[in-house]
Amino acid sequence: MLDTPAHAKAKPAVVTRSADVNAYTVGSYLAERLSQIGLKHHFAVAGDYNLVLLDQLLSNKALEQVYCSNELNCGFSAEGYARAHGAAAAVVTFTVGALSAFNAIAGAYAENLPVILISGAPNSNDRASEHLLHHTLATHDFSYPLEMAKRITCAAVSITSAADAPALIDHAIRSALREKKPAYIEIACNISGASCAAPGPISGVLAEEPSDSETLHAAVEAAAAFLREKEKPVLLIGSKLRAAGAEKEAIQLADALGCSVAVMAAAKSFFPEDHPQFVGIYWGEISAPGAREIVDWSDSLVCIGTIFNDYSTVGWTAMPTGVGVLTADTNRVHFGKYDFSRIHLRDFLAALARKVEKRGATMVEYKRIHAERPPENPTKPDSKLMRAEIVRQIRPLVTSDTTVIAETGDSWFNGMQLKMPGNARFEIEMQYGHIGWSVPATFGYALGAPDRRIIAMIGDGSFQLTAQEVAQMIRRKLPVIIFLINNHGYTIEVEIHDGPYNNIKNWDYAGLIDAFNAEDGHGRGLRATTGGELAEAIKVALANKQGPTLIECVIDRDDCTADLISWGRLVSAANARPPRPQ
Ligand code: DPX
Ligand code: MG
Repeated sequence: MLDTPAHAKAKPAVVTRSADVNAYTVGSYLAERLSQIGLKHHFAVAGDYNLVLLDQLLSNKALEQVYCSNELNCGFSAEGYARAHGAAAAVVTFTVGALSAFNAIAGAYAENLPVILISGAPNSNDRASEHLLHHTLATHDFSYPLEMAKRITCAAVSITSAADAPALIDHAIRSALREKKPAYIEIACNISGASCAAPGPISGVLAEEPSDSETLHAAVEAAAAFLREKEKPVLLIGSKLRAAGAEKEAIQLADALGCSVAVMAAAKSFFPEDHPQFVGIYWGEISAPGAREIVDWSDSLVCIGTIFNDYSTVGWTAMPTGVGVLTADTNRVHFGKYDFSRIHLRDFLAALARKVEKRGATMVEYKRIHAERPPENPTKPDSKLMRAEIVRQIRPLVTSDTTVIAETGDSWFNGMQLKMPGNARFEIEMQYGHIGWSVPATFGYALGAPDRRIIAMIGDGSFQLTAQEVAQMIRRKLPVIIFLINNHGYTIEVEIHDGPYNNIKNWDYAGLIDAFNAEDGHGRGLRATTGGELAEAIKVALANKQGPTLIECVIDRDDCTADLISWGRLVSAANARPPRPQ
Protein backbone atom coordinates (compact mmCIF):
# COMPACT_ATOMS: atom_id res chain seq x y z
CA MET A 1 0.00 0.00 0.00
CA LEU A 2 3.01 2.27 0.16
CA ASP A 3 2.89 3.84 -3.26
CA THR A 4 -0.78 4.64 -3.38
CA PRO A 5 -2.79 5.57 -0.30
CA ALA A 6 -5.17 2.83 0.76
CA HIS A 7 -8.34 4.72 0.04
CA ALA A 8 -7.18 5.48 -3.48
CA LYS A 9 -6.64 1.80 -4.16
CA ALA A 10 -9.58 0.49 -2.18
CA LYS A 11 -12.09 -1.38 -4.26
CA PRO A 12 -15.65 -0.59 -3.21
CA ALA A 13 -16.90 -3.50 -1.16
CA VAL A 14 -20.15 -5.03 -2.41
CA VAL A 15 -22.95 -4.01 -0.11
CA THR A 16 -25.69 -6.59 0.19
CA ARG A 17 -28.77 -4.42 -0.15
CA SER A 18 -31.07 -7.35 0.53
CA ALA A 19 -29.68 -7.48 4.08
CA ASP A 20 -31.95 -6.21 6.80
CA VAL A 21 -31.10 -2.51 7.18
CA ASN A 22 -31.51 -2.94 10.91
CA ALA A 23 -28.51 -5.27 10.80
CA TYR A 24 -26.36 -2.12 10.96
CA THR A 25 -25.70 -0.06 14.03
CA VAL A 26 -23.90 3.29 14.12
CA GLY A 27 -20.76 1.49 15.30
CA SER A 28 -20.90 -1.29 12.71
CA TYR A 29 -21.66 1.29 9.98
CA LEU A 30 -18.50 3.14 10.98
CA ALA A 31 -16.53 -0.14 11.03
CA GLU A 32 -17.76 -1.00 7.55
CA ARG A 33 -16.72 2.40 6.21
CA LEU A 34 -13.25 2.12 7.80
CA SER A 35 -12.82 -1.29 6.22
CA GLN A 36 -14.11 -0.06 2.86
CA ILE A 37 -11.50 2.71 2.73
CA GLY A 38 -8.82 0.05 3.08
CA LEU A 39 -8.02 0.03 6.82
CA LYS A 40 -7.10 -3.31 8.35
CA HIS A 41 -6.50 -1.97 11.85
CA HIS A 42 -7.74 0.73 14.17
CA PHE A 43 -5.99 1.92 17.32
CA ALA A 44 -7.80 2.25 20.63
CA VAL A 45 -7.72 3.06 24.32
CA ALA A 46 -10.82 1.91 26.21
CA GLY A 47 -13.05 4.09 28.41
CA ASP A 48 -16.64 3.72 29.53
CA TYR A 49 -17.96 6.20 26.94
CA ASN A 50 -16.53 4.10 24.06
CA LEU A 51 -16.93 0.47 25.23
CA VAL A 52 -20.10 -0.28 23.25
CA LEU A 53 -18.50 1.38 20.22
CA LEU A 54 -15.41 -0.82 20.62
CA ASP A 55 -17.69 -3.90 20.72
CA GLN A 56 -19.33 -2.77 17.50
CA LEU A 57 -15.97 -2.22 15.81
CA LEU A 58 -14.80 -5.65 17.00
CA SER A 59 -17.76 -7.26 15.29
CA ASN A 60 -16.25 -6.36 11.90
CA LYS A 61 -13.88 -9.25 11.22
CA ALA A 62 -11.99 -7.34 8.52
CA LEU A 63 -10.74 -4.82 11.10
CA GLU A 64 -8.32 -5.58 13.88
CA GLN A 65 -8.43 -3.58 17.11
CA VAL A 66 -4.98 -2.55 18.32
CA TYR A 67 -4.46 -1.21 21.82
CA CYS A 68 -2.17 1.62 22.87
CA SER A 69 -0.79 2.64 26.25
CA ASN A 70 -2.25 6.15 26.24
CA GLU A 71 -4.18 8.42 23.92
CA LEU A 72 -1.26 10.61 22.79
CA ASN A 73 0.46 7.43 21.66
CA CYS A 74 -2.79 6.17 20.16
CA GLY A 75 -2.99 9.29 17.99
CA PHE A 76 0.64 9.05 16.94
CA SER A 77 0.34 5.31 16.27
CA ALA A 78 -2.53 6.08 13.90
CA GLU A 79 -0.45 8.88 12.35
CA GLY A 80 2.37 6.40 11.67
CA TYR A 81 -0.11 3.88 10.25
CA ALA A 82 -1.46 6.57 7.90
CA ARG A 83 2.07 7.19 6.64
CA ALA A 84 2.36 3.52 5.69
CA HIS A 85 -1.20 2.84 4.68
CA GLY A 86 -2.71 6.10 3.43
CA ALA A 87 -5.25 6.63 6.24
CA ALA A 88 -5.89 5.52 9.84
CA ALA A 89 -8.37 5.57 12.73
CA ALA A 90 -7.97 5.98 16.49
CA VAL A 91 -10.69 5.46 19.10
CA VAL A 92 -10.57 7.20 22.50
CA THR A 93 -12.88 8.20 25.32
CA PHE A 94 -14.46 11.56 26.03
CA THR A 95 -12.26 14.54 26.98
CA VAL A 96 -9.67 12.72 29.11
CA GLY A 97 -8.76 10.63 26.11
CA ALA A 98 -9.60 13.01 23.29
CA LEU A 99 -7.69 15.99 24.66
CA SER A 100 -4.52 13.88 24.90
CA ALA A 101 -5.02 12.59 21.38
CA PHE A 102 -5.54 16.12 20.04
CA ASN A 103 -1.81 16.83 20.15
CA ALA A 104 -1.16 13.94 17.76
CA ILE A 105 -4.15 14.96 15.64
CA ALA A 106 -2.76 18.48 15.31
CA GLY A 107 0.47 16.82 14.19
CA ALA A 108 -1.43 14.85 11.56
CA TYR A 109 -2.95 18.14 10.37
CA ALA A 110 0.48 19.73 10.02
CA GLU A 111 1.84 16.63 8.29
CA ASN A 112 -1.14 16.20 5.91
CA LEU A 113 -2.27 12.77 7.07
CA PRO A 114 -5.91 11.63 7.16
CA VAL A 115 -6.27 10.27 10.69
CA ILE A 116 -9.85 9.79 11.85
CA LEU A 117 -10.17 10.34 15.58
CA ILE A 118 -13.29 8.77 17.08
CA SER A 119 -14.33 9.64 20.60
CA GLY A 120 -17.01 8.09 22.77
CA ALA A 121 -19.23 10.78 24.32
CA PRO A 122 -21.90 11.25 27.03
CA ASN A 123 -25.35 9.68 26.71
CA SER A 124 -27.57 11.82 24.50
CA ASN A 125 -30.16 12.08 27.33
CA ASP A 126 -27.65 13.86 29.51
CA ARG A 127 -27.27 16.74 27.08
CA ALA A 128 -29.41 19.74 27.91
CA SER A 129 -30.22 18.17 31.29
CA GLU A 130 -29.25 19.07 34.84
CA HIS A 131 -26.79 16.16 35.02
CA LEU A 132 -23.13 16.65 35.65
CA LEU A 133 -20.91 13.93 34.17
CA HIS A 134 -17.50 12.44 34.84
CA HIS A 135 -14.60 13.18 32.45
CA THR A 136 -15.96 16.70 31.94
CA LEU A 137 -15.18 20.14 33.33
CA ALA A 138 -18.01 19.72 35.89
CA THR A 139 -20.17 22.09 33.89
CA HIS A 140 -23.20 21.36 31.70
CA ASP A 141 -21.28 22.19 28.55
CA PHE A 142 -20.13 19.07 26.67
CA SER A 143 -19.37 20.86 23.43
CA TYR A 144 -15.79 21.97 24.09
CA PRO A 145 -13.96 18.88 22.68
CA LEU A 146 -15.93 19.29 19.45
CA GLU A 147 -15.14 23.01 19.34
CA MET A 148 -11.46 22.32 19.99
CA ALA A 149 -11.41 19.58 17.36
CA LYS A 150 -12.72 22.03 14.76
CA ARG A 151 -9.42 23.93 14.96
CA ILE A 152 -7.21 20.91 14.28
CA THR A 153 -9.25 18.85 11.82
CA CYS A 154 -10.87 19.44 8.44
CA ALA A 155 -14.23 18.07 9.70
CA ALA A 156 -15.55 17.58 13.23
CA VAL A 157 -18.98 16.03 13.89
CA SER A 158 -20.95 15.03 16.96
CA ILE A 159 -23.38 12.15 16.57
CA THR A 160 -26.32 12.16 18.94
CA SER A 161 -28.90 10.60 16.62
CA ALA A 162 -28.62 7.27 14.80
CA ALA A 163 -30.63 8.65 11.90
CA ASP A 164 -28.03 11.32 11.15
CA ALA A 165 -25.03 9.08 11.78
CA PRO A 166 -24.42 7.74 8.24
CA ALA A 167 -24.34 11.20 6.67
CA LEU A 168 -22.12 12.64 9.41
CA ILE A 169 -19.70 9.69 9.35
CA ASP A 170 -19.46 9.84 5.56
CA HIS A 171 -18.89 13.60 5.64
CA ALA A 172 -16.02 13.26 8.12
CA ILE A 173 -14.32 10.39 6.30
CA ARG A 174 -14.79 11.98 2.86
CA SER A 175 -13.32 15.29 4.05
CA ALA A 176 -10.30 13.58 5.63
CA LEU A 177 -9.50 11.55 2.53
CA ARG A 178 -9.95 14.45 0.13
CA GLU A 179 -8.06 17.01 2.13
CA LYS A 180 -5.46 14.63 3.61
CA LYS A 181 -6.19 16.09 7.01
CA PRO A 182 -7.53 14.53 10.22
CA ALA A 183 -11.24 14.39 11.10
CA TYR A 184 -13.06 14.02 14.45
CA ILE A 185 -16.17 11.93 15.03
CA GLU A 186 -17.79 12.02 18.47
CA ILE A 187 -20.46 9.39 19.16
CA ALA A 188 -22.80 9.47 22.17
CA CYS A 189 -22.33 6.22 24.10
CA ASN A 190 -26.01 5.22 23.82
CA ILE A 191 -25.99 5.79 20.05
CA SER A 192 -23.07 3.50 19.10
CA GLY A 193 -25.24 0.40 19.32
CA ALA A 194 -28.42 1.99 17.90
CA SER A 195 -29.70 0.79 14.50
CA CYS A 196 -29.02 2.88 11.44
CA ALA A 197 -29.12 2.65 7.66
CA ALA A 198 -26.76 0.32 5.82
CA PRO A 199 -23.73 1.87 4.11
CA GLY A 200 -24.21 2.74 0.45
CA PRO A 201 -21.49 2.25 -2.17
CA ILE A 202 -18.12 3.54 -0.96
CA SER A 203 -17.59 5.33 -4.29
CA GLY A 204 -19.82 8.10 -2.92
CA VAL A 205 -17.27 8.67 -0.17
CA LEU A 206 -14.14 8.23 -2.27
CA ALA A 207 -15.15 10.19 -5.38
CA GLU A 208 -12.88 13.19 -5.88
CA GLU A 209 -13.75 16.46 -7.55
CA PRO A 210 -11.77 16.52 -10.79
CA SER A 211 -9.42 19.38 -11.72
CA ASP A 212 -11.14 22.18 -13.59
CA SER A 213 -10.06 21.37 -17.14
CA GLU A 214 -9.98 24.97 -18.41
CA THR A 215 -7.89 26.14 -15.50
CA LEU A 216 -5.60 23.14 -15.85
CA HIS A 217 -5.08 23.92 -19.53
CA ALA A 218 -4.34 27.60 -18.83
CA ALA A 219 -1.94 26.75 -15.99
CA VAL A 220 -0.01 24.25 -18.08
CA GLU A 221 0.25 26.64 -21.06
CA ALA A 222 1.52 29.45 -18.84
CA ALA A 223 3.98 27.21 -16.97
CA ALA A 224 5.31 25.71 -20.20
CA ALA A 225 5.86 29.22 -21.60
CA PHE A 226 7.63 30.21 -18.35
CA LEU A 227 9.97 27.21 -18.63
CA ARG A 228 10.56 27.71 -22.36
CA GLU A 229 12.24 31.04 -21.59
CA LYS A 230 14.53 29.49 -18.97
CA GLU A 231 17.85 27.77 -19.50
CA LYS A 232 18.54 26.41 -16.04
CA PRO A 233 15.41 25.24 -14.22
CA VAL A 234 15.64 23.05 -11.10
CA LEU A 235 12.81 21.09 -9.49
CA LEU A 236 12.50 21.32 -5.71
CA ILE A 237 10.40 18.59 -4.11
CA GLY A 238 8.49 19.24 -0.87
CA SER A 239 6.61 17.10 1.60
CA LYS A 240 3.11 17.84 0.27
CA LEU A 241 3.99 15.85 -2.86
CA ARG A 242 3.04 12.56 -1.20
CA ALA A 243 -0.18 13.90 0.31
CA ALA A 244 -1.13 15.08 -3.17
CA GLY A 245 -0.53 11.57 -4.56
CA ALA A 246 1.78 13.07 -7.19
CA GLU A 247 5.07 11.22 -6.70
CA LYS A 248 4.93 9.43 -10.07
CA GLU A 249 4.00 12.61 -11.91
CA ALA A 250 6.96 14.47 -10.38
CA ILE A 251 9.24 11.83 -11.90
CA GLN A 252 7.48 12.29 -15.25
CA LEU A 253 8.18 16.03 -15.18
CA ALA A 254 11.79 15.45 -14.10
CA ASP A 255 12.31 12.97 -16.94
CA ALA A 256 10.79 15.36 -19.46
CA LEU A 257 12.91 18.35 -18.38
CA GLY A 258 16.13 16.43 -17.72
CA CYS A 259 17.07 19.05 -15.10
CA SER A 260 18.41 18.70 -11.55
CA VAL A 261 15.98 17.65 -8.84
CA ALA A 262 16.64 18.70 -5.24
CA VAL A 263 14.51 17.45 -2.35
CA MET A 264 13.64 19.24 0.89
CA ALA A 265 14.52 17.47 4.14
CA ALA A 266 10.86 16.89 5.05
CA ALA A 267 10.35 15.13 1.70
CA LYS A 268 13.39 12.85 1.82
CA SER A 269 12.67 9.69 -0.23
CA PHE A 270 9.55 11.16 -1.90
CA PHE A 271 11.65 11.43 -5.07
CA PRO A 272 13.86 8.38 -5.74
CA GLU A 273 17.39 9.01 -4.54
CA ASP A 274 18.79 6.68 -7.20
CA HIS A 275 17.19 8.71 -10.01
CA PRO A 276 20.05 10.07 -12.22
CA GLN A 277 18.84 13.67 -11.78
CA PHE A 278 18.62 13.56 -7.97
CA VAL A 279 21.16 16.05 -6.63
CA GLY A 280 20.47 15.62 -2.91
CA ILE A 281 18.76 17.34 -0.02
CA TYR A 282 18.38 21.11 -0.33
CA TRP A 283 18.45 22.67 3.13
CA GLY A 284 20.14 26.05 2.69
CA GLU A 285 23.56 26.16 4.29
CA ILE A 286 23.47 22.49 5.29
CA SER A 287 22.42 21.08 1.91
CA ALA A 288 24.03 17.96 0.43
CA PRO A 289 27.25 18.78 -1.46
CA GLY A 290 26.34 20.54 -4.71
CA ALA A 291 22.59 20.77 -4.04
CA ARG A 292 22.62 24.34 -2.72
CA GLU A 293 25.04 25.51 -5.38
CA ILE A 294 22.86 24.14 -8.15
CA VAL A 295 19.71 25.73 -6.70
CA ASP A 296 21.58 29.05 -6.39
CA TRP A 297 22.92 28.71 -9.95
CA SER A 298 19.49 27.98 -11.46
CA ASP A 299 17.44 30.67 -13.21
CA SER A 300 14.10 29.15 -12.20
CA LEU A 301 12.96 26.98 -9.34
CA VAL A 302 9.85 24.83 -9.69
CA CYS A 303 8.74 24.30 -6.07
CA ILE A 304 6.49 21.24 -5.89
CA GLY A 305 4.50 20.74 -2.68
CA THR A 306 7.09 22.67 -0.68
CA ILE A 307 6.76 24.08 2.85
CA PHE A 308 9.15 26.89 3.75
CA ASN A 309 9.22 27.44 7.49
CA ASP A 310 11.92 28.76 9.83
CA TYR A 311 13.51 25.32 10.17
CA SER A 312 13.45 24.33 6.49
CA THR A 313 14.82 27.76 5.45
CA VAL A 314 17.50 27.55 8.17
CA GLY A 315 16.28 30.59 10.08
CA TRP A 316 15.00 32.35 6.92
CA THR A 317 18.43 32.24 5.24
CA ALA A 318 17.32 30.02 2.35
CA MET A 319 13.89 31.23 1.28
CA PRO A 320 13.34 30.97 -2.49
CA THR A 321 11.49 34.06 -3.72
CA GLY A 322 11.21 36.23 -6.79
CA VAL A 323 10.17 36.02 -10.41
CA GLY A 324 12.13 32.82 -11.03
CA VAL A 325 10.00 30.78 -8.60
CA LEU A 326 7.04 28.74 -9.83
CA THR A 327 5.06 27.12 -7.03
CA ALA A 328 2.99 24.03 -7.77
CA ASP A 329 1.02 23.29 -4.61
CA THR A 330 -1.61 20.70 -3.72
CA ASN A 331 -4.48 22.46 -5.51
CA ARG A 332 -2.88 25.63 -6.73
CA VAL A 333 -0.18 26.83 -9.14
CA HIS A 334 1.20 30.35 -8.85
CA PHE A 335 4.10 32.32 -10.28
CA GLY A 336 4.69 35.83 -11.60
CA LYS A 337 1.32 37.34 -12.43
CA TYR A 338 -0.50 33.98 -12.42
CA ASP A 339 -2.48 32.20 -9.74
CA PHE A 340 -4.50 29.10 -10.70
CA SER A 341 -6.61 27.11 -8.25
CA ARG A 342 -8.84 24.01 -8.42
CA ILE A 343 -6.25 21.84 -10.17
CA HIS A 344 -4.78 18.69 -8.72
CA LEU A 345 -1.02 18.70 -8.48
CA ARG A 346 -0.70 15.33 -10.20
CA ASP A 347 -2.81 16.49 -13.16
CA PHE A 348 -0.71 19.64 -13.50
CA LEU A 349 2.64 17.81 -13.32
CA ALA A 350 1.58 15.07 -15.75
CA ALA A 351 0.19 17.56 -18.29
CA LEU A 352 3.22 19.86 -17.94
CA ALA A 353 5.53 16.87 -18.51
CA ARG A 354 3.89 16.38 -21.90
CA LYS A 355 4.47 20.04 -22.86
CA VAL A 356 8.03 20.90 -21.82
CA GLU A 357 11.31 20.58 -23.68
CA LYS A 358 14.58 19.24 -22.30
CA ARG A 359 16.54 21.63 -20.06
CA GLY A 360 19.64 19.73 -19.01
CA ALA A 361 22.08 22.57 -18.20
CA THR A 362 21.80 22.14 -14.43
CA MET A 363 22.77 18.46 -14.70
CA VAL A 364 25.85 19.33 -16.76
CA GLU A 365 26.86 21.91 -14.16
CA TYR A 366 26.03 19.63 -11.23
CA LYS A 367 28.31 16.93 -12.58
CA ARG A 368 31.11 19.52 -12.78
CA ILE A 369 30.77 20.86 -9.24
CA HIS A 370 29.57 17.84 -7.36
CA ALA A 371 32.01 16.18 -4.97
CA GLU A 372 30.87 13.20 -2.87
CA ARG A 373 31.56 13.37 0.84
CA PRO A 374 34.48 10.99 1.47
CA PRO A 375 33.29 7.76 3.10
CA GLU A 376 34.00 7.58 6.83
CA ASN A 377 36.56 5.03 7.93
CA PRO A 378 35.37 2.57 10.55
CA THR A 379 36.64 3.33 14.04
CA LYS A 380 38.59 0.69 15.95
CA PRO A 381 36.16 -1.83 17.47
CA ASP A 382 37.18 -0.97 21.04
CA SER A 383 37.33 2.79 20.67
CA LYS A 384 34.60 4.92 22.20
CA LEU A 385 31.37 5.01 20.21
CA MET A 386 30.90 8.18 18.17
CA ARG A 387 27.88 9.53 16.33
CA ALA A 388 29.53 9.19 12.91
CA GLU A 389 30.25 5.53 13.58
CA ILE A 390 26.57 4.91 14.38
CA VAL A 391 25.54 6.39 11.01
CA ARG A 392 28.26 4.41 9.25
CA GLN A 393 26.92 1.17 10.72
CA ILE A 394 23.26 1.97 10.00
CA ARG A 395 23.99 2.74 6.32
CA PRO A 396 24.24 -0.87 5.04
CA LEU A 397 21.03 -1.82 6.87
CA VAL A 398 19.01 0.51 4.63
CA THR A 399 17.80 -1.70 1.80
CA SER A 400 15.07 -1.12 -0.76
CA ASP A 401 12.44 -2.57 1.60
CA THR A 402 13.54 -0.46 4.58
CA THR A 403 11.77 2.47 6.17
CA VAL A 404 13.87 4.76 8.35
CA ILE A 405 11.95 6.78 10.94
CA ALA A 406 13.89 9.79 12.22
CA GLU A 407 12.84 11.55 15.43
CA THR A 408 13.21 15.29 16.03
CA GLY A 409 16.72 16.02 17.30
CA ASP A 410 20.11 15.25 15.81
CA SER A 411 18.44 12.14 14.34
CA TRP A 412 17.05 14.48 11.64
CA PHE A 413 20.56 15.41 10.56
CA ASN A 414 21.93 11.88 10.96
CA GLY A 415 19.04 10.63 8.86
CA MET A 416 19.85 13.06 6.04
CA GLN A 417 23.23 11.33 5.73
CA LEU A 418 21.61 8.00 4.81
CA LYS A 419 21.16 7.02 1.17
CA MET A 420 17.77 5.55 0.36
CA PRO A 421 18.15 2.90 -2.35
CA GLY A 422 15.27 1.83 -4.61
CA ASN A 423 11.99 1.89 -2.73
CA ALA A 424 13.53 2.68 0.68
CA ARG A 425 11.36 5.12 2.62
CA PHE A 426 12.15 7.88 5.07
CA GLU A 427 9.67 9.25 7.61
CA ILE A 428 10.14 12.50 9.51
CA GLU A 429 7.67 14.74 11.37
CA MET A 430 9.40 17.93 10.43
CA GLN A 431 6.58 20.43 10.29
CA TYR A 432 5.06 19.60 13.71
CA GLY A 433 8.29 18.42 15.37
CA HIS A 434 6.75 16.85 18.50
CA ILE A 435 9.50 14.97 20.32
CA GLY A 436 8.31 11.46 21.22
CA TRP A 437 6.33 11.18 17.97
CA SER A 438 8.54 8.45 16.58
CA VAL A 439 8.00 5.69 19.17
CA PRO A 440 4.23 5.30 18.59
CA ALA A 441 4.55 6.32 14.93
CA THR A 442 7.04 3.49 14.48
CA PHE A 443 4.59 1.09 16.14
CA GLY A 444 1.75 2.20 13.86
CA TYR A 445 3.94 2.24 10.77
CA ALA A 446 5.20 -1.29 11.46
CA LEU A 447 1.60 -2.55 11.65
CA GLY A 448 0.71 -0.74 8.46
CA ALA A 449 3.74 -2.04 6.54
CA PRO A 450 4.39 -5.54 7.91
CA ASP A 451 6.74 -6.52 5.06
CA ARG A 452 9.20 -3.69 5.56
CA ARG A 453 12.31 -3.52 7.70
CA ILE A 454 11.74 -0.67 10.14
CA ILE A 455 14.66 1.27 11.60
CA ALA A 456 13.99 4.08 14.06
CA MET A 457 16.57 6.66 15.15
CA ILE A 458 15.46 8.25 18.40
CA GLY A 459 17.16 10.58 20.89
CA ASP A 460 17.06 9.90 24.64
CA GLY A 461 15.01 13.00 25.42
CA SER A 462 12.37 12.21 22.82
CA PHE A 463 12.14 8.59 23.88
CA GLN A 464 11.26 9.56 27.44
CA LEU A 465 7.96 11.09 26.27
CA THR A 466 6.39 8.00 24.73
CA ALA A 467 8.60 5.04 25.69
CA GLN A 468 5.63 2.87 26.76
CA GLU A 469 4.71 2.14 23.16
CA VAL A 470 7.74 -0.15 22.87
CA ALA A 471 5.66 -2.48 25.08
CA GLN A 472 3.00 -2.57 22.34
CA MET A 473 5.68 -3.49 19.78
CA ILE A 474 6.62 -6.34 22.11
CA ARG A 475 2.98 -7.37 22.48
CA ARG A 476 2.57 -7.51 18.68
CA LYS A 477 6.01 -9.14 18.15
CA LEU A 478 7.13 -6.42 15.72
CA PRO A 479 10.82 -6.81 14.81
CA VAL A 480 11.67 -3.12 14.56
CA ILE A 481 15.18 -1.91 15.31
CA ILE A 482 15.49 1.18 17.50
CA PHE A 483 18.77 3.08 17.66
CA LEU A 484 18.37 5.02 20.90
CA ILE A 485 20.97 7.77 20.81
CA ASN A 486 21.87 8.50 24.43
CA ASN A 487 23.74 11.81 24.35
CA HIS A 488 22.50 12.67 27.85
CA GLY A 489 20.17 15.48 27.01
CA TYR A 490 18.44 17.73 24.52
CA THR A 491 21.45 18.24 22.26
CA ILE A 492 19.57 20.08 19.50
CA GLU A 493 18.47 22.61 22.10
CA VAL A 494 22.03 22.76 23.43
CA GLU A 495 23.11 23.94 19.98
CA ILE A 496 20.28 26.48 19.72
CA HIS A 497 20.50 27.86 23.27
CA ASP A 498 22.02 25.99 26.23
CA GLY A 499 21.06 25.94 29.88
CA PRO A 500 20.36 23.51 32.74
CA TYR A 501 16.95 22.74 31.22
CA ASN A 502 18.67 20.74 28.47
CA ASN A 503 19.95 18.11 30.92
CA ILE A 504 17.71 15.09 31.50
CA LYS A 505 17.60 12.23 34.00
CA ASN A 506 19.47 9.27 32.58
CA TRP A 507 17.58 5.96 32.21
CA ASP A 508 18.71 2.40 31.81
CA TYR A 509 17.19 2.34 28.31
CA ALA A 510 18.39 -1.15 27.41
CA GLY A 511 17.23 -2.45 30.80
CA LEU A 512 13.78 -0.99 30.24
CA ILE A 513 13.07 -3.62 27.59
CA ASP A 514 13.24 -6.38 30.19
CA ALA A 515 10.68 -4.55 32.28
CA PHE A 516 8.39 -4.28 29.24
CA ASN A 517 8.94 -7.93 28.32
CA ALA A 518 7.58 -9.06 31.72
CA GLU A 519 6.71 -12.76 31.54
CA ASP A 520 6.05 -13.23 27.85
CA GLY A 521 7.86 -10.64 25.68
CA HIS A 522 10.73 -11.16 23.27
CA GLY A 523 12.10 -7.64 22.97
CA ARG A 524 15.87 -7.22 23.26
CA GLY A 525 17.63 -4.31 24.91
CA LEU A 526 21.37 -3.85 24.34
CA ARG A 527 23.85 -1.13 25.15
CA ALA A 528 26.74 -0.12 22.88
CA THR A 529 29.59 2.06 24.14
CA THR A 530 32.10 1.09 21.41
CA GLY A 531 31.91 0.47 17.65
CA GLY A 532 32.52 -3.23 18.26
CA GLU A 533 29.61 -3.48 20.72
CA LEU A 534 27.35 -1.71 18.24
CA ALA A 535 28.27 -4.15 15.46
CA GLU A 536 27.48 -7.10 17.78
CA ALA A 537 24.20 -5.53 18.87
CA ILE A 538 23.14 -5.05 15.24
CA LYS A 539 23.71 -8.76 14.61
CA VAL A 540 21.42 -9.58 17.55
CA ALA A 541 18.81 -7.14 16.26
CA LEU A 542 18.81 -8.64 12.77
CA ALA A 543 18.36 -12.13 14.22
CA ASN A 544 15.49 -11.15 16.54
CA LYS A 545 12.26 -11.71 14.58
CA GLN A 546 10.10 -12.09 17.68
CA GLY A 547 10.01 -8.49 18.83
CA PRO A 548 11.73 -5.11 18.79
CA THR A 549 15.40 -4.63 19.54
CA LEU A 550 16.49 -1.40 21.19
CA ILE A 551 20.18 -0.57 20.94
CA GLU A 552 21.18 2.16 23.35
CA CYS A 553 24.10 3.98 21.70
CA VAL A 554 26.00 5.92 24.34
CA ILE A 555 27.85 8.99 23.02
CA ASP A 556 29.13 12.30 24.40
CA ARG A 557 26.72 15.17 25.02
CA ASP A 558 28.35 17.36 22.36
CA ASP A 559 28.97 14.64 19.79
CA CYS A 560 26.57 15.88 17.11
CA THR A 561 26.55 16.53 13.36
CA ALA A 562 28.30 19.61 12.00
CA ASP A 563 25.00 20.32 10.23
CA LEU A 564 23.17 20.62 13.54
CA ILE A 565 25.75 23.16 14.76
CA SER A 566 25.41 25.34 11.63
CA TRP A 567 21.64 25.03 11.53
CA GLY A 568 21.32 25.67 15.28
CA ARG A 569 23.35 28.89 14.99
CA LEU A 570 21.10 30.30 12.26
CA VAL A 571 17.81 29.18 13.84
CA SER A 572 18.98 30.66 17.13
CA ALA A 573 19.73 33.96 15.37
CA ALA A 574 16.23 33.95 13.86
CA ASN A 575 14.68 33.28 17.28
CA ALA A 576 16.71 36.10 18.82
CA ARG A 577 15.59 38.85 16.43
CA PRO A 578 14.52 41.83 18.57
CA PRO A 579 10.91 43.06 18.41
CA ARG A 580 10.23 45.64 15.69
CA PRO A 581 10.22 49.22 17.04
CA GLN A 582 6.62 50.39 17.62
C1 DPX B 1 13.35 19.41 22.26
C2 DPX B 1 14.28 18.64 21.56
O1 DPX B 1 17.54 13.64 23.19
O2 DPX B 1 17.54 14.46 20.79
O3 DPX B 1 19.55 14.69 19.45
O4 DPX B 1 19.70 15.05 21.88
O5 DPX B 1 18.56 16.70 20.47
P1 DPX B 1 18.90 15.25 20.65
P2 DPX B 1 16.68 14.19 22.12
O6 DPX B 1 15.55 13.39 21.71
O7 DPX B 1 16.19 15.62 22.59
C3 DPX B 1 15.21 16.33 21.88
C4 DPX B 1 15.34 17.80 22.20
C5 DPX B 1 13.32 19.40 23.76
N1 DPX B 1 12.43 20.20 21.59
O8 DPX B 1 16.62 18.23 21.80
S1 DPX B 1 14.30 18.65 19.84
C6 DPX B 1 11.38 20.98 22.16
C7 DPX B 1 10.10 20.19 22.29
C8 DPX B 1 9.52 19.54 21.18
N2 DPX B 1 8.39 18.82 21.34
C9 DPX B 1 7.79 18.76 22.54
N3 DPX B 1 8.31 19.38 23.62
C10 DPX B 1 9.46 20.09 23.51
N4 DPX B 1 10.07 19.60 19.97
C11 DPX B 1 6.55 17.96 22.69
MG1 MG C 1 19.55 13.57 23.39
